[in-house]
Amino acid sequence: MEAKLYKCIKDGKTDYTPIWFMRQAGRYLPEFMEIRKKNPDFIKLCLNDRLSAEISLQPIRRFDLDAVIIFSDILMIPYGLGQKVEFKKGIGPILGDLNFNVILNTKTKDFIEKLSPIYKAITIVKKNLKNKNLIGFAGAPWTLLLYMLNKQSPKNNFDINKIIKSKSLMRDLILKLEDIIFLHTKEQVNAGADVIQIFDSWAGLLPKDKLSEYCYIPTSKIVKNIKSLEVPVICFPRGIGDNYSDFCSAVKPSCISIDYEIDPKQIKEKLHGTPIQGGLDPKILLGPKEEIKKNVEKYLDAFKDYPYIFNLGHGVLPETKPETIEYIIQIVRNKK
Ligand code: 1CP
Repeated sequence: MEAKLYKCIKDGKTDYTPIWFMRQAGRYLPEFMEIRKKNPDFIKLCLNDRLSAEISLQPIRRFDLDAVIIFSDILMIPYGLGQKVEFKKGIGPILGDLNFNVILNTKTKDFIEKLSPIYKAITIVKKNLKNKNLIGFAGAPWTLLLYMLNKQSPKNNFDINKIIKSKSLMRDLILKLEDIIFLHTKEQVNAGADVIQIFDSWAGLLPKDKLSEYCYIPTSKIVKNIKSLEVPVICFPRGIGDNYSDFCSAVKPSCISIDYEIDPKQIKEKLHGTPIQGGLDPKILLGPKEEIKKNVEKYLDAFKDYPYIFNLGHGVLPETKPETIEYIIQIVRNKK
């Protein structure tokens, strides 16, 4: 039997609302925090197949979710390409200097070998799943390029003119990223992932006249390749506002994940049937129950007769209580 999230995307089903949460693995569950405390090196934790599989499975031990996302990070790609990546407490990711020769000359075989524990973790998770989808993921070229060049979160320090210095170098890096992102997602599919999500978390930092070159075109090539494996692709170009429909026309994702600035009723009219995921502001989950219910229902009502996967408009915040996740699942399961 095909799992229901996959069916919603593939067949455009509207009679059931699958549910999962971005960043459901890690971050807010006490059982994750316990593992994390004993494993201070985050990269090493992502490369521990047994523990990564365990963390991925933690949410479904507690909750009735339709999918598992593999515990990993989008920055495992720069790491696999030979750039130093560290996660500092209270600061976030810090990347080392970028050596273009090392990156552009990384061999496929070496990259796969370096990241092989991630694929192994997927095979372990897959063995433990029944009637649920297993989501593999990668960062989009633009978001990865941004971290690789900025060497830290663009949240703290970002100037697009410093990022886009040499056009020809950008082109080479983007082409390399297109290849390696596809390779990384293909390995995840071979290991057992049956849906792929592409996170373009910082697409919203691109000015409109650069969206096509840095976001739509590179992402569309990756999406086309993943679709050729018969695997649906969910895209999340966070923060692009009015450009969501242009994104869908150019990239043709199997499903589009919307952020919380998007009006659900309006977007539905513009997307002509492309399945939609997400939308709810993660900050709502920190507030009173009545507000949560009202807002969850806003999305359920807006997408009543439309293929829709319930999710948030960005990742679960670390302060979120596990009971709140349970409460939302109940509302979604009980909807008429
Ligand atoms: O210190 C810690 O405990 C590490 C916290 C943490 C965790 C649990 C990081 C560091 N990454 C992750 C896991 C992770 N990252 C997953 C696991 C599966 C899941 O639960 O969904 C996923 C899908 C990601 C993806 C990711 N990493 C994104 C895209 C999604 C998004 O939130 O926008 C991004 C931008 C990253 C980079 C990253 N990794 C970690 C942090 C703190 C960040 C963000 C840094 C920033 O704000 O710029």
